[in-house]
Amino acid sequence: MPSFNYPLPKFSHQVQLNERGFVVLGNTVEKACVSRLVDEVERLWSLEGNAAGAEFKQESNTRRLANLVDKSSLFRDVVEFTPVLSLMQHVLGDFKLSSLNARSANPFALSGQPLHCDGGYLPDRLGPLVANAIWCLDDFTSRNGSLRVVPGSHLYRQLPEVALDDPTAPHPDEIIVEASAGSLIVINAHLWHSGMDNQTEQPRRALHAYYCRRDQPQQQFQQRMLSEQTQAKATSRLRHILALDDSPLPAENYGSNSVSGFLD
Ligand SMILES: O=C(O)CCC(=O)C(=O)O
Repeated sequence: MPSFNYPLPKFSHQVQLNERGFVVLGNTVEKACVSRLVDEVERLWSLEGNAAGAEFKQESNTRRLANLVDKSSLFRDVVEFTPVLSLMQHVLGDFKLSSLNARSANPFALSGQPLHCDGGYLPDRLGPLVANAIWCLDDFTSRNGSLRVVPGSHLYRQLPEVALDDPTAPHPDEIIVEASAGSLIVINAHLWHSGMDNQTEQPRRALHAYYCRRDQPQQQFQQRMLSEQTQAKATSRLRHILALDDSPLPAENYGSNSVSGFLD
């Protein structure tokens, strides 16, 4: 089994992830690539209709897609994007993909979520279990359903639904992350965060490239969810990222297609 090492991320990015629990890589993805990704998610939303997102979960006032690695080579490039892999290695050590999903906050919609940690997980004695790279396919603004985060909350070792009377309410320490299309927002996914209401007439679309520590179950068990054709085409580096040659963990082996948990 080959092992892969990715270049070290910038020191300032490491510090932001360690201390604040997130970092924004502004204008990182080329415009042409963002536009191809937008076309592809829109094509899939049209094709899948009411079933869109059902392999994992559907959410009111949003459109979601799941299991994207199986659906286009463009998405296989997304999960292999080296600047993200470097940051994942920094947060998680040895890691694998947990899932690749899309989420669009509908125009003029109550798409806001409660503050949460992805999967409802707290870190364990070895450290963080999960991290997420949010690919901004549209500008994230203060009004269109951007992401709110509570900086430093990845270190609280408490879930917001336990610590707060009302995790849907504004938090005194929250900030709204604004970023242009083509930016990546990378979070330690134990950070308290949530999508917000979209008060504009345009959708706010994003990809969630969600990774977990290698000893943790994938949210979407790639060995079961990817077609034989997709698996056959994967390079050895991609096979490693998707954990296609690992022995399944008990939760992956006996679970359903997806590990349940609160939001991704
Ligand atoms: O799409 C977003 O801005 C964040 C969504 C989120 O945190 C989730 O669905 O778990």
